[in-house]
Amino acid sequence: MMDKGSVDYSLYLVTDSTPAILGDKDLCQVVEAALKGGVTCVQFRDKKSDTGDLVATARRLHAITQKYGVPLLINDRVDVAQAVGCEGVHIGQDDIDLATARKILGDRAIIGVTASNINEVHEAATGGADYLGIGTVFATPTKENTKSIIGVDGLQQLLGYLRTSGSPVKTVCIGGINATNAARVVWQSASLSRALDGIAVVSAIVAAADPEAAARELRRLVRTPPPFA
Ligand code: TZP
Ligand code: MG
Repeated sequence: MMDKGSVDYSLYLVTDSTPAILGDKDLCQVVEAALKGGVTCVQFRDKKSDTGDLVATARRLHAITQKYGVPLLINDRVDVAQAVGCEGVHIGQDDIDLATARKILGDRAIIGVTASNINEVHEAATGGADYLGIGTVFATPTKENTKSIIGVDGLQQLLGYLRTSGSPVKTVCIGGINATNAARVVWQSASLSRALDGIAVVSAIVAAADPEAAARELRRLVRTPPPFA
């Protein structure tokens, strides 16, 4: 088991297996390419497959992420994470509750929670989440029906709340983050409210013609301070 205290959230890949995003590429090949490019954390997100297929694909992905020393988290499904023995889960507001997930998976598991408003941030941060996925920052075709587009201002507000409350919870932002806005979002947060620990992306890597190059560029952008810093 990986020590979750040392996890790097700076470039967090969320997978998508739908043809609109993955195209005709192979998911495992995309994930391995992204890891070569510098992805530091992987979430397997697949809303369509049945449990058997989810476990089979997650096992293949885990064999790959382990080679790179990067955690694999499963979207929504504590049972799949348990079956695979991977590093943890990511849960939304409509999924299993945080306390129950923690009870099942134990303290060494990584549990991330989606949060879009102060109440959700507060509950997850005080309830023992390891990190928050804050968003949806920008409207995105990847996830339709997102209940809340919070924008950069909303993101800053939630990060500001965490700074004031002194919470140690890690944070990544999600929703429409790509190579044209990543640096601005990351460095604005660092100067205005509280530094993000990373960015989470789906299409910016999974839909890219060259996922390795896309990951490498995003990694460079989140690491390089702007000229005014
Ligand atoms: N949660 C909030 S937005 C989103 C998820 C899973 C999808 C983000 O996809 P993209 O392609 O990075 O905008
Ligand atoms: Mg969910």
